[in-house]
Amino acid sequence: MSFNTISVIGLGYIGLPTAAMFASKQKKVIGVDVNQHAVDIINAGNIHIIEPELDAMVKKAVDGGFLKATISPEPADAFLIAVPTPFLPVKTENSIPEPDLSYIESAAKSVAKVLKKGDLVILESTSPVGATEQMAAWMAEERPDLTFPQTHGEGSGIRVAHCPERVLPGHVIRELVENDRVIGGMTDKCSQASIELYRTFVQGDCVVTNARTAEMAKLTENASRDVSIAFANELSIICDKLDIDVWELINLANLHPRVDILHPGPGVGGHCIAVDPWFIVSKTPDESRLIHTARQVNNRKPQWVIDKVKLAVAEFLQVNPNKTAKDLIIACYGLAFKADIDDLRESPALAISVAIADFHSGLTMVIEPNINELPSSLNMELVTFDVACAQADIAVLLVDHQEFRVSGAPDIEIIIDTKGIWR
Ligand code: SAJ
Repeated sequence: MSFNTISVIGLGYIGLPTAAMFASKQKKVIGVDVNQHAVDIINAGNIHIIEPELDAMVKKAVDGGFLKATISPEPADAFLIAVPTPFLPVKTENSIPEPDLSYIESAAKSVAKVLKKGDLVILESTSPVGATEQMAAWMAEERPDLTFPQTHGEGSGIRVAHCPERVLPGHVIRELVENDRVIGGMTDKCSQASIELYRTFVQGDCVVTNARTAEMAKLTENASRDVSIAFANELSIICDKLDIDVWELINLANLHPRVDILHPGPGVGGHCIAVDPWFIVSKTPDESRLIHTARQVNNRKPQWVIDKVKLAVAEFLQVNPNKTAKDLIIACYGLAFKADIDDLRESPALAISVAIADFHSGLTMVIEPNINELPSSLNMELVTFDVACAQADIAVLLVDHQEFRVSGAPDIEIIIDTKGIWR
């Protein structure tokens, strides 16, 4: 089986690098996205997202005629679907979020229109268990003239698989090539076809399983990390109460050859670890008690940090009775969702800074070395490290950026260090 033309549906953080990777191997790639603006940017040889090395790759691919973007699918030999799988809005704060598969549904139905016998369709989006079968059912509904694995098994004309992406933002280009790949075909032939496709650029192992296990494998990886971080975050709250330095404690416990505790922080952010466990919890709420609790522990950590800052303000005013809250400057160090990136989406550091600026009547400064300006909606002042150190009364360390590690703790009386780098 040969894949001469490959189509990638959804040109975001995963789809665009994947499309560029196939194009770099001289495959003809058709990228599809509903966002006309993104399509225009890509066709001009530029990119609309931030990822190291991707800009040069896309430029080369477009200039060489290997990659083009469009808003509706065209015939191809393989289709990779990398569209968002968000959650529906929750009814109350305590309700379990339910996944919204509408992007997969519309991608599947639009791809179905151009399918021909022998084509391969791979779902790459992180999805709840059963989504690949559902996607195949949507395509079959649209194309009764074709045969699909759920009804025709190995004899089906269309091959369908789930091969989840597992790359780390900021290292996508390297990890796409080097990471092992989970290949979850709906039949063995579907898996074999998928391996052949990924072998175009994947150097890691391609490990075969079925679609449901592949879906669960991806969710398990991120839920496992979430549970481990929740353990560290819970420890940090316990230690604070017991007057124990949690960082020293974790270092000591990790000396044990079979203990490896992760790092506490201000909460868990990003679009994966803080999200994917809900796919498991929403499907099996009664069975997912630990995973659910871990989500709650991590979700509540930002509020715990905000309460700490409120307490620090009250203490400061008690010690300095001649001052009011209006005179007091709070500096928040870091806004990104993790160290050494500029991504503010789903960032606990951002949520905490916004909450501080909301309750605090004085000035709230933020220091974020990876961005040049703040989103206009934020009622805060972006300042340099030196300005904050010279003027602030309370320092709140929220992200362990390299710059903050190197600079060391500022000479400020009250420091709330959520990452333990200024102890
Ligand atoms: N965090 C902690 N303590 C830690 C480690 C992380 O508080 O010890 C926090 C970070 O500060 C951040 C959040 O967790 O707010 C998530 O960061 P991360 O580096 O753990 O993960 P992501 O979201 O950038 O990428 C993850 C990766 N998954 C795993 O490591 C299992 C990546 O390989 C996946 O491809 C990605 O999710 C994804 O797309 O699902």
